[in-house]
Amino acid sequence: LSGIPLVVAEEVAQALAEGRPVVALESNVITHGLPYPDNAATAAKVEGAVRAGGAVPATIGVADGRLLIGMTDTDIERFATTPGTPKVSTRDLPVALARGGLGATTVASSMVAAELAGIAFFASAGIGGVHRGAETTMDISADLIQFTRSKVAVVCAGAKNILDLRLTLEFLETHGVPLVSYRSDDFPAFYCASSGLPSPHRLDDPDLIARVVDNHWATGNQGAVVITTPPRPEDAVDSAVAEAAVRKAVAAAERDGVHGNAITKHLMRAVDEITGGRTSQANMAVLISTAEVGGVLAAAHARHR
Ligand code: PSU
Ligand code: MN
Repeated sequence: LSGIPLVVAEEVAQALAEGRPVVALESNVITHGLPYPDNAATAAKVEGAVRAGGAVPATIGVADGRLLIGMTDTDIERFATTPGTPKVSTRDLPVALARGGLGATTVASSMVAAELAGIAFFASAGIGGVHRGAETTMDISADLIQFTRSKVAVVCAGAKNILDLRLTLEFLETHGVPLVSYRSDDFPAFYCASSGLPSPHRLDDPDLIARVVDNHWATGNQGAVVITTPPRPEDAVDSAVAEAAVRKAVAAAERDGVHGNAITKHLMRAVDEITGGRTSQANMAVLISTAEVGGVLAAAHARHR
């Protein structure tokens, strides 16, 4: 299949062989998104949510020179508890594989792995995007670039609200990445129901979304289709509250000179502290609800094929 050793979990391999739906999941959110034991508990619930939606979960990570396509509970525990596990985006992936040890895959590198394994769907809460101030820092997540390279449908609650969401949408449009919003008119903002920006396309029918995904690939594109689903009303954080916290966190990070690949985790922690833990609770809820929608849409796509 490829020169990279993939360790495909038995259940995932069977599902793929039989054309049943599989949803890939990232591991950076386990190592960098949440503290232990919330991270391990949430990872298990996210896998359960994919199953509830009708698909098989495949949590992705790097371990000992190989790409894990589907994790056991023991693997998840190892990722959740091993301190200093590096964040592995696309640029880091060949290094992490060569070095050995654990590597926590982001949206971008998890998509690389999913495509190698033949998995058509991926789900996470908030994708990376164009950072606030990118006009001077040039900090644009490799997640966006990967959307132009990997044939994977990405189900998410939009992009993280620490980002410049208007510029993120511009980037996706410029690069011809289809963006459709499932049962909502707006581009969501992670744990906020709306970014205040309209989505280019609303689709309410999973079968239509399945056709969109296949149409994009049938017309010769080698990239992703981004599908957004908003947080459930009971999990959503008020936009004004979240935005005030993000502005404070961004100003503090600028003062402290935080930049580069550490900024995402740094800002999310800061926003969580400012909101008294409200946003990490919301983050966990949105990871779970998005994964379930990912399962539903992957199942519709598998039926369509
Ligand atoms: N920190 C978190 N949650 C996350 C991420 C970091 O608390 O989900 C991750 C995701 O894996 C996402 C990545 O793909 O951050 C984007 O980072 P960057 O902007 O450096 O590309
Ligand atoms: Mn960056």
